[in-house]
Amino acid sequence: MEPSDGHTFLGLEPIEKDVDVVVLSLPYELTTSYGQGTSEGPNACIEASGQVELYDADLGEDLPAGLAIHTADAWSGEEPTLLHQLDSMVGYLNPWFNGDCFPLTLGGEHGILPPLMEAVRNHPLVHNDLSNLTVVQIDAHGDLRSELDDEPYSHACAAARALDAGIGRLLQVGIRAFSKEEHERIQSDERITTFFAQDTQSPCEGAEYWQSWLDLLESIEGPVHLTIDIDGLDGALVPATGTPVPGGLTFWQVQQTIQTLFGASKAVVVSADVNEIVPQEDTPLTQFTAAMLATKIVAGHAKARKEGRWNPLQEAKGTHRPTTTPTIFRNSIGE
Ligand SMILES: [Mn+2]
Repeated sequence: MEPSDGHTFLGLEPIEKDVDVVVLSLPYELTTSYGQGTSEGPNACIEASGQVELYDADLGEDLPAGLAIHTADAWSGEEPTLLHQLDSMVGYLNPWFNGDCFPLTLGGEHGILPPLMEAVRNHPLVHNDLSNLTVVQIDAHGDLRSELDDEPYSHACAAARALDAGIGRLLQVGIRAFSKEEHERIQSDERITTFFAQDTQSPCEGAEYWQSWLDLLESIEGPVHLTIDIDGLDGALVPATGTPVPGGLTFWQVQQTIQTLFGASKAVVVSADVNEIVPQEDTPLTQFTAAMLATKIVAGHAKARKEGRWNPLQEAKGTHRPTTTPTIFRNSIGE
């Protein structure tokens, strides 16, 4: 199979060796509650990325900026059950989380977060202990439900499952749709810090809240996973996503969040994902917005490398990346 139907991220020449950045695709859709089409999202985003301007003003040069960016074949999950699929995703991700390259994962619904946490667990900076990890979540929804429609691995529970897996901190922004149960968890779980859109987008005090968010990002220490549900952006920018919500973040706020996080002097962003991408039919706005954010993440990583805040922890291993499917999720319920 050709990588992503022949398209490569940013339309770059295919690179297979000594990979610095890998673009992974999880076209996973199982529990999306409202819209449909997230399984086509990663491919649409990669195709749209061919139209993104390669120059990044903050980086000061054109991408790939000397980095070898590899667009990996998409995960194809045809396992019989949800738990098998989650394990299969961990098996697909694992080989790229050794610390020798930077993995950017495109989704797929937000239910990809629990498998991502299992893969990040193996990163050398995380030391098999997720309490070392800070997760920064851009989202309209808290994703903190214990279950949705009896399904604990629903996309609506992604952040709750990450907390259950043992992450040290969860910093959320853009949040504007949440249940009473989620609101109570935000208030009771001291690992969670939530910046509500109602505050950051307020016409009066918004700028003050926004500055506090940026200050918090700058203060992060240690390994970080950045998870961007594109519905964190205002619905007008991503109308095709599963559940577009009005009153969200502006494009520039998300860009600034990425730039500030990658620029934080004591943080190391070890991986990132952009999820809930759905191809828009009448205009490529949704997938193009996702592609611009994905590009900004790569530019942020390139700048962090340039400024000495990211070093590959192991020698690049070439392209041989065997996948084996673990039984983490299946074992979790004793299946
Ligand atoms: Mn989400």
